[in-house]
Amino acid sequence: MNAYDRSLAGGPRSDWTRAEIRKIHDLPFPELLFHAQEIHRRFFDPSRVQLSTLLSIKTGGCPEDCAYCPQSAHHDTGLKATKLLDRDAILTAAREARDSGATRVCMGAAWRSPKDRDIAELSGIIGDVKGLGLETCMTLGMLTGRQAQALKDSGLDYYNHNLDTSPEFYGKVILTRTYQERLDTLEHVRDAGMSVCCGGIVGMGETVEDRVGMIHALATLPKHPESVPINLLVQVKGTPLDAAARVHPIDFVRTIATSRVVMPRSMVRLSAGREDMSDEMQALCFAAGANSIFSGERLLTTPNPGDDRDSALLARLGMKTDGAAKTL
Ligand code: SAM
Ligand code: DTB
Ligand code: SF4
Repeated sequence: MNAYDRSLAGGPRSDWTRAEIRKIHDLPFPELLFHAQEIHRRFFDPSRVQLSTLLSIKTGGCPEDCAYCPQSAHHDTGLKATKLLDRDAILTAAREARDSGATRVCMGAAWRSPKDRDIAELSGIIGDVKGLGLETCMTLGMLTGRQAQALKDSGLDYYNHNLDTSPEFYGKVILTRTYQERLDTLEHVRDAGMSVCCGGIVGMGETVEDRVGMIHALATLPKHPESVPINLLVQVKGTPLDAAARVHPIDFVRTIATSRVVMPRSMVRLSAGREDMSDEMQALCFAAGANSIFSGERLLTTPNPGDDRDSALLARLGMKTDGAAKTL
């Protein structure tokens, strides 16, 4: 039985080897796309895409040194740091996202980790946003087991915490937080019973083997993340990765397709970087098994295509959103 058949036969596998994943990644492109499409159809409606909207609830001034990130206080990107937004401002933005078709709001904070009093404040906010009929996701940095449990008890559905790249390349990108610390937070989120959103970034100067290593790290977590965001680096002036070598679009699509094949039941989110992608590239990503995007004009701090361009693209492709309120 080949690696791909084993993936389907026994349900999602967590014992992938890097060599198996590399082999899938390097298949002739039409073969790779075929496998990805076959698997995608087995578990999802390939004409549907889920929309999440990002909301930066605490922007900039972050003590971490992530080389890609405009919000790190280590880089001079000209971004103005803010305090945690108040409850009303968050609720208003969440309502707008819902009315534009989003089914989930992902609230991001530029923290290394939240303080316990932040968690108390956020508990009420989670209840408010859920009250709008939205799923909730937060990305706040590292969590202790108790903090993860408190967020779960407040009703938080998803927690986003990325591995970002392969264990080998990681040290070239971030020095203030270890890979193991990321794995520990992911374990706390799982143990608390929340759904996990975990992925990474392509386009930071990593090798193909690093991309395979990242997918391997994700696919060998004790349980596959329910949601796997694949970001194309948004190059921001003032960050050390401002001029990183650009990734060929086909190579990016390979990362999406490989993720789809090895994590068949996960939502694969075409995340940051869509602003710079052609319609054709995004269409290939959907054909390769991506089934979720961030909607709206802004990611956390950088531009995103916005509803007009997205609705035109999805209409051209004959694809539908799962938006409860309105179809984009
Ligand atoms: N501060 C929290 C943390 O890092 O754990 C949460 C927010 S952080 C902005 C969430 C993720 O956004 C990062 O892990 C990274 O994958 C992604 N990201 C940040 N800057 C990016 C960029 N310039 N291009 C693409 N993805 C980026
Ligand atoms: C993820 O993987 N991508 C999103 C979300 N999780 C939090 C963030 C992308 C941020 C892109 C840079 C910015 O807008 O600041
Ligand atoms: Fe801070 Fe998160 Fe940006 Fe890293 S990615 S600098 S932790 S906001």
